Amino acid sequence: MERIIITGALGQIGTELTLKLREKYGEENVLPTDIKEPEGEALKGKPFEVLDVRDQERMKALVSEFKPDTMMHMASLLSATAEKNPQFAWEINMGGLVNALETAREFGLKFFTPSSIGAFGPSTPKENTPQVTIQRPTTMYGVNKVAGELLCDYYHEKFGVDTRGVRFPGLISHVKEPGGGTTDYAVEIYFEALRNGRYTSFIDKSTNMDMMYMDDAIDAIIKLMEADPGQLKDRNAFNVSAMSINPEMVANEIRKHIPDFELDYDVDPVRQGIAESWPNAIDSTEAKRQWGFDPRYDLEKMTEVMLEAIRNK
Ligand code: AKB
Repeated sequence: MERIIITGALGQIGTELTLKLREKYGEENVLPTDIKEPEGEALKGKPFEVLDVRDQERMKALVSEFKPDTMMHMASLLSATAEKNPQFAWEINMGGLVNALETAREFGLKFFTPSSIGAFGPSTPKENTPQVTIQRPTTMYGVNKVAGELLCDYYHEKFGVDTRGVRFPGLISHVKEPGGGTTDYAVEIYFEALRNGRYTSFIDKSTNMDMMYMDDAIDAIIKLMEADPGQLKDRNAFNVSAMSINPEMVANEIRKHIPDFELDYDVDPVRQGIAESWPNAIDSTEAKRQWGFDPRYDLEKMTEVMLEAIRNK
């Protein structure tokens, strides 16, 4: 992996992925794209292209000009947004993925796209969810993710495209806030703890979901993409998680730094329903074994870093 094009580069993962890849491979070797121009100074004067992932012709034209060896396809609507407009989610999540895979096939690109814990459903084992198990999600996002995993495997088997992916849990970051996800409470809670000393959670107190700090997520993408293909028995997609947590656990950790922090609840039935359909804790053993997934942040360390970074903003 030396020259990379990224779709959805202004999203929660794409933003930090772009920064990390530029640092590692050089600014001139990374082309971030998104549906709109970036705001703010950070990306000014650096390579960037506007790309709607539904436009296969423009995607191919950009690849033909930039000549990357790898595509990271991050553009996607998250679970709660997808549930509000399922037809549009299909168009973006599946239409965009088909265009990206076709582009990767035509230009011989290595290919990464994230799946999610959303690819699991109520009939999946809730604890220690294995890598290979029942996947019958009940959300449009989940349907998109399962179909996406299968499609990526298909492109590998049928056309030899080097597709790789992980099932991300909720990702926690202070650089860019997420939008439209079920796990977003775990980011908002840190910002609100510092802004107002209190937070109202839309997810109920004892609902456990898998989470991971963004640095670990970005490291995982790079490690997986750099892994020798001979090491990979699975491809699309690997379970990865660093912790299984609920709102009370996060609040208790925040109180070690902000003792008066208050947490109450106004549970959103849609997002709560999605959360309850997902596993409580997935098993990342195969990612550890096959390509050395090794997250460094647990809840304690992540809370320290999040509060410090948000305070410094
Ligand atoms: C969401 O909540 O939709 C995402 C995810 C777990 O895929 N953060």
